[in-house]
Amino acid sequence: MAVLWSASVKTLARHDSRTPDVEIRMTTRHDFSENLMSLQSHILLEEAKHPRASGDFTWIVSAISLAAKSIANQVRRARLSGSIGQFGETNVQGEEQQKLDVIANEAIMRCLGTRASVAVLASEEDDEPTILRKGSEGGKYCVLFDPLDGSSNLDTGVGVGTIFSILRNDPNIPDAQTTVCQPGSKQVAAGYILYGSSTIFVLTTDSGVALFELDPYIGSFLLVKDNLRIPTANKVYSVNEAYASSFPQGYQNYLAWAHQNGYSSRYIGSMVADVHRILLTGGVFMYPPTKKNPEGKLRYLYEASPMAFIIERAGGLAYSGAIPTLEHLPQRVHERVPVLMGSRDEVTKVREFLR
Ligand code: AHM
Ligand code: MG
Repeated sequence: MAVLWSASVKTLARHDSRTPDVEIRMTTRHDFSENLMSLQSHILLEEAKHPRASGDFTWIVSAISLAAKSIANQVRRARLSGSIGQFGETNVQGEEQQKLDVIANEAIMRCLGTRASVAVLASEEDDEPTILRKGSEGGKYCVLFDPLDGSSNLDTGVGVGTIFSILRNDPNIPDAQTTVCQPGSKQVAAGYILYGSSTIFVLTTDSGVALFELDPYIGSFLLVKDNLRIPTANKVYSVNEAYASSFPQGYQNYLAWAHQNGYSSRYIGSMVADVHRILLTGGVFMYPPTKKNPEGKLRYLYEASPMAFIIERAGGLAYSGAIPTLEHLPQRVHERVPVLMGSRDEVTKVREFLR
């Protein structure tokens, strides 16, 4: 139902030395076409479309949003609270952990750990997935996440993010590694939170992609855009071009072609921030194989797969090598894949050079 806020007319007295007591009449009129909608209400409405839904999924997303608010708060105050810098340990993938990687991981673990329907949690920061409860004990879902993607950028204050993927737990598979190794097409939901100039929550379920922004004054994520669609084309590519000489020849040829054809380049080095811009304004994001990372750098289960799910649900395309990212069947929790995703026409163009 549309809400029309009545016109409010204020009369203010402005004191000015040259023209004392000038009266300014300010008229503000807000014509909202929709009520304010919180993330919580949005999910509850979605759930109501499924008469047999138990509410478990709503609890999980609300736990993620609670963790996101806590992480957003820590990221904003990181320098003041002394949490910038390395933690002093490396994760299972040999990467230096930042203090905030550990804090963010802890926040998500603590928020999701108490949710009765979560069977398995798998994080970029943990060697192995954590089994919380079996299928027979009510464990219906696996939640996979990168708690703080792009964290090596934290000391410069650029946008970083949390990425998550929700999969069904197969109660017949006792081992957690195998349970979570599902192709992206099986995701129940996926999303990311961007801690940038504002805190943005992008969620995709079976009914499209929705974008929420955190209103820090009321502590709620509010719906900004429902059914988000990625533009079909935009002459922008996002890639770490410094590695171009070690990309497979097809990518090098594409970049040479793009240079000649009016393309612009944007690269932050935080996947969430880079893909978010592509989602809103169009273009193509790539992390190709390199000599250093022949399989690509980005991890399938909690980076490539959820981001591909969002991009595809918004009408874009995502490939890992020759196959759609969502069709890839991972063999290991921390498996890496090449990433190519974005606007339909731009991804198609890159693929012409890769054949
Ligand atoms: P992280 O999860 O350890 O932060 O690494 C992933 C990040 C992505 O956000 C980003 O796309 C990529 O690493 C940047 O890598 P590079 O610095 O090689 O361009
Ligand atoms: Mg990451």
